[in-house]
Amino acid sequence: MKAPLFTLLLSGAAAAANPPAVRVNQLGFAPAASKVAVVPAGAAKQFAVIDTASGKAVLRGALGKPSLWEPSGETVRIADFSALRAPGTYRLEVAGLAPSAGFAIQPAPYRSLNAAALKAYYFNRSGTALDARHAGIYARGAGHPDDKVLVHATAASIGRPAGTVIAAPKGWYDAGDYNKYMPSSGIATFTLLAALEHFPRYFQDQEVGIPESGNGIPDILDEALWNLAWMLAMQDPADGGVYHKLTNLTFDAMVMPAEAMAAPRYVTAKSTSAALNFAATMAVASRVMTPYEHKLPGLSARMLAAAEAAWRWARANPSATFKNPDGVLTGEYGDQQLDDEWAWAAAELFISTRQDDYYRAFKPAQGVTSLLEWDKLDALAWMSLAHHRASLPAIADRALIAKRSGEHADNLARAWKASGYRVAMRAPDFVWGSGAVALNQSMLLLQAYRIKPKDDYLQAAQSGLDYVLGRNPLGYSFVTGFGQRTPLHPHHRPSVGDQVAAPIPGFLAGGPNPMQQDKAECPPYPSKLPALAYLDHVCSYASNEVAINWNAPLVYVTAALDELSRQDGNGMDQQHPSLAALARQEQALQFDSFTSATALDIGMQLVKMARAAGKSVAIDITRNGNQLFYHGMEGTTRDHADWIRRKSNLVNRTGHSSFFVHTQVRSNGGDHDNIPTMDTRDFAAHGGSFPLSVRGAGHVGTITVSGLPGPEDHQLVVDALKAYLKGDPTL
Ligand code: G3I
Ligand code: 9MR
Repeated sequence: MKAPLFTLLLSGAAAAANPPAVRVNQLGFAPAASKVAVVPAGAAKQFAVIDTASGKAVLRGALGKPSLWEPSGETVRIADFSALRAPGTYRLEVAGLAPSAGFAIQPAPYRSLNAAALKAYYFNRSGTALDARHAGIYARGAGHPDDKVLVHATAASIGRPAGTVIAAPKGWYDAGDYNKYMPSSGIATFTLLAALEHFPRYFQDQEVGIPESGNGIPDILDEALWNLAWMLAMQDPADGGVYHKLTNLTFDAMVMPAEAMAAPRYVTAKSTSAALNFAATMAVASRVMTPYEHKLPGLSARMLAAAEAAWRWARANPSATFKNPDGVLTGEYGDQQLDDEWAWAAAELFISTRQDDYYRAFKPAQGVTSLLEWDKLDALAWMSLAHHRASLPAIADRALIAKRSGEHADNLARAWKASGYRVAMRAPDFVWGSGAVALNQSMLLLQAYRIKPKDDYLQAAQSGLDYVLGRNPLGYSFVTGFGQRTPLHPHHRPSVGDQVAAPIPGFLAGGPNPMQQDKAECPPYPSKLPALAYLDHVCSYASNEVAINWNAPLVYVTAALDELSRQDGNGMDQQHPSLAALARQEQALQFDSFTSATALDIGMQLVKMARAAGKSVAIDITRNGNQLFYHGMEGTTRDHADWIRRKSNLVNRTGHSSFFVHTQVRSNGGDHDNIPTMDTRDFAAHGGSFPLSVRGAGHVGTITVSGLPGPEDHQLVVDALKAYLKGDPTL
């Protein structure tokens, strides 16, 4: 970006002085989403939504009661236009005020935003040139190959004394600066992997135009692998310890990467937080990689081994908290309180290794802190446990896991409901990187929604994204290039140093931060109020920088909202087929006869389908108490056999598929993990066991799969039976 300094100063000030009166998500909404705008409280009591194509009002409504929003000190009213569902482009009007930005109602409204938010990682790659084919006008030369990095005196070991040269190439630049830090790398990479793990379908065919696109691995995983390669190189193979950061001694000037390579680069001391971040992230990566084993043989196992080695190092070095050594002035990420890092790493290792000791180390009795930031990570542990709860070993307290994610979401939803802006953000949430706080809140709400589909959770999650995309007192969409009024001058060296006026798109700017830690280097902020303390100025690293750990929840939340708003509902962890549809499956998928050979055919059919999908499951087919088929695919354990036992017990007791019972209990508001009449030691109301019914003879046994989330286990059985019976294709 090239612009004289006075233009930058003016634009920052002018933009802050004139926020739009009607504040709304400037991109838009899915047809069924909740849709809210905020207007300053004044004389008007009505609003109208105008179809921009026809110029006609398509919806009129009453504004809500005036309400004070503490973070901005404004009194505002809500315009709720959720009733409008017809796809189109619109604006919102209130008498006496300028109209809102235009926005769209359409299915999957965040697809291109999601792709750009992911592509932002490519633009921040270290050690590679970005060619015009992939980077367009933002093509640039390579920077920081990091193939010759010095071991700093604080990182010296017997095998690697100070000054030893090691290679730690690839990885992403952390933010607006060119250093690479383990704490932010871990959480950023994790969040991308979690998006893929939770919403695989969304990313399956997504191509965002990176060099690896089309290689048979989803782009989001290819991008994560770019950073994982760097992370792996940051582990000392001699002891499993992980260097805290790879850095210059001081920050580079605001120039392009290729112009910033004179300064020597170091790896600094190993730290406990780096080891735990690394362990958690590698444990997740190892399981997300499993389906791509054939593409990158051995990588998944290597990652898990690396995760366990880092964990062992942390156990042996529990108090190696990080402080910037003398002479090192770059980002510190110096967390002193590591309970949450321990919990997160233990939980991820438990999920990936299925070893009970990790669950014990997780200390499930601990509660959840309210904020999710780079130094407060325990919410991630609960999030991952919740996603995997259906297939966790028996030691895991599934009811507690569901409860915790609900408690956290209830707090956020309460704040959301009480807020004048109808957002969960409260004054203390406006810290350095406040936009990411809002999106992390949405991510946790969405996870809770997948466990218990309460509308409030979904609406509050939508509101977090609305906040970031324009429903805020500054009227900014804080993502570069997306929305009517977006940051033009982020503290991002490539965006500053290139010859292009517009900043690189798809980056979330940090957002309002009343601490103003950069005020000595900036023109005055327009306000000290939490939600107004923002400067769209390159000087403002405390309110207008970008960062890899802030973009990640943007990727997660846009994918999740797009997926969860699909009409078929398949984005849900618990898919929501109606009970009627599930009953119809049971009617249609019956046999005229069922022999031992039939069991073998169906069992093999299931194996084939699981293999094709890159999934590892255990399969059981039992008729009249006689096990006719059992196969545990590579990676399954005795634990899967126990799930099969408990799920098929449920089918034999009720005569219905275990997913039917699961859905029935939940649709009555009950907890499927606590059915009063069923001992959870012997009965599991999770999808995956299907009644084996022979016409004329009735229910004679079960066909059961275990290894995936319940709805997917169930679907696999149904698909295999459909394929075998060639029955009603509409099932
Ligand atoms: O720990 C206190 C907490 O007790 C207190 O309640 C809270 C009040 O705001 O402040 C907390 O400390 C803050 C800390 O982050 C933890 O959130 C500090 O005030 C705040 O200055 C600190 O900011 C961090 C900043 O680096 C400076 O260290 C940001 O979170 C962090 O995102 C940012 O990261 C930088 C890297 O260092 C360098 N690369 C760019 C990156 C993004 O700006
Ligand atoms: O550019 C740096 C940014 O990435 C960091 O988040 C920030 C805080 O550590 O520091 C920025 O660098 C500034 C430095 O701290 C003070 N002098 C000016 C630097 C760049 O404007």
